[in-house]
Amino acid sequence: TTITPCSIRFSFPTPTRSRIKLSYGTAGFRADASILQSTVFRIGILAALRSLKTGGAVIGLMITASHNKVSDNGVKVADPAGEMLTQDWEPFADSVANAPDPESLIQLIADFAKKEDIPLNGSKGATVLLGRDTRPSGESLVEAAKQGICSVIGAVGIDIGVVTTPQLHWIVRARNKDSKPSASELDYFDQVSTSFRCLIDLIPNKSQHGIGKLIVDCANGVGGEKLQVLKQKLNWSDVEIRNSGEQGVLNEQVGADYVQKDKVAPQGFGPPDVGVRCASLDGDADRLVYFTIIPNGNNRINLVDGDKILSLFALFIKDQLSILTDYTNEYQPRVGVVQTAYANGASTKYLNQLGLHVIFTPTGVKYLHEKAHEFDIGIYFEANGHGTILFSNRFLRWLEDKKSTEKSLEKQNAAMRLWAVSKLINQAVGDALSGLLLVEAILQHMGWSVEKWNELYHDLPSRQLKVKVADRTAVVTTNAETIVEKPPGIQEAITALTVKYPQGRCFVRPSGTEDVVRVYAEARTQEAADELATSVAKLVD
Ligand code: 16G
Ligand code: ZN
Repeated sequence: TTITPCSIRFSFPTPTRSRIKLSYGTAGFRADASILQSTVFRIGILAALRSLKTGGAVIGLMITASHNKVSDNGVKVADPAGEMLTQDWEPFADSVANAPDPESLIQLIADFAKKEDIPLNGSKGATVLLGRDTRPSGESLVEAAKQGICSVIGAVGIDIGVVTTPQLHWIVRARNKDSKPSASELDYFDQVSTSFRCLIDLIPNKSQHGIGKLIVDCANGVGGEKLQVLKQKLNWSDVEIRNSGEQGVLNEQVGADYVQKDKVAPQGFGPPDVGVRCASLDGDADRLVYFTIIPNGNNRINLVDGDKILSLFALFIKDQLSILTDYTNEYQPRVGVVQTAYANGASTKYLNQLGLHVIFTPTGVKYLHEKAHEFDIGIYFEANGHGTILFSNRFLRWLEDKKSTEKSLEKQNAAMRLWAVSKLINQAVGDALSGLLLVEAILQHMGWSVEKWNELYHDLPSRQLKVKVADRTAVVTTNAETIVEKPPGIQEAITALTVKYPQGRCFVRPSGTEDVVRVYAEARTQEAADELATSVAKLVD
């Protein structure tokens, strides 16, 4: 099982492996950028192998650490449909990243290639598309990835430069799935802006006055320059782009993660912005939250989180579907909503009241995305603002037919709207930019202010804490992370504390991205939520 020198060729010296053990985790490898050179080189090899395994499909490799601090970086791989790398390959990713020396790395690859029947004889080509966020370490990490890719004979790496994570996933998907082998960022901007305009054109009674200005905090990341492109393309004067990276530091007191977790306004926002609709992207623009600033509130905000974006989307989709179908239709599209345990209990109650089917999965996009695929229309969001809407092929075919054969103009329009949503919203991963445009289109359609939207339901007060532990893997959960299985006795203790509080709910889970155990609690009052979280934190400490 040795590899012939013509299939893998290292341009020695290969970057030396760092001593820190890395794990692919929920969002690829992430660490201080200075130790990632060898990891990224090796994941370059993995991506090339993945392309070979999938019959030469284009595979994506993104260099980003999302909302982490600027000195961190990371790498993750996108599969042919633009989705996260298949979970079957994660253990291989772990062993590749942690192989102690080039010889054992070669051996690992050889064994894996044999097991997976990957044609390593150089007869097939492999393509990997490389993208990166604005981190200064990105450029040299892309080079490392290219070297990894090139050491697999017949594999090419195509560098598409600085893009948002969702753009890379979108382009990968378009090149494979939509048979557009030359799909680029320009096509992304075209499709997103065309479908947004279509939704706006379909708004009834457009004489309605606008919904006012929007200010977007871009986390000093890649989202700023990309939103600028959309703003120009759409001739959209009502949007102001802030924190686009000219001055501030990436993710430092800015961005969707900061705003959502700390529930405060980002840097650069203040009293003059009271009453204005504000939004926040994260560092690689795959998360989106909205907020308004509380007058005299000491920087505190009314947060409009992923759950509420989900609720807005679900409501709109349901409305359009009910225009299109009734119970006499033989085909009833199945709509499913996917949340995690972090979803505010009030949102789940609201979605249930809308008559929607709500399902829970563990935290991590890969789980939600997979679940959403089981429906004709699968809507998923994490409270942190990552989510999208997936449409089945069957549904899209049905819609296409409706668009052209429906006699009633009202129904035709509803079909066109849903069609436009399917083109606007990213089918590969959650995408802050396309999500933002969909929110804006729906608010305009409804003629709603952000306050009106926020009134859909009232969040239950909640508290999140993290507890540093020696070994987070000691905590094992089940039931979409709502129940602790190990260590024994913990769950009983959590339940005993939780029942003391009206509308109390609490869970703990090991983080997938940090060495901590996370605690989430909600209850009828903020004091109760705080108290519950604090007392449960003591249990795991
Ligand atoms: C990653 C995940 C996100 C999840 C978060 C949880 C992706 C692309 N991102 O950012 O979905 O909410 O991790 O982090 O999968 P935690 O495990 O540290 O709480
Ligand atoms: Zn992100």
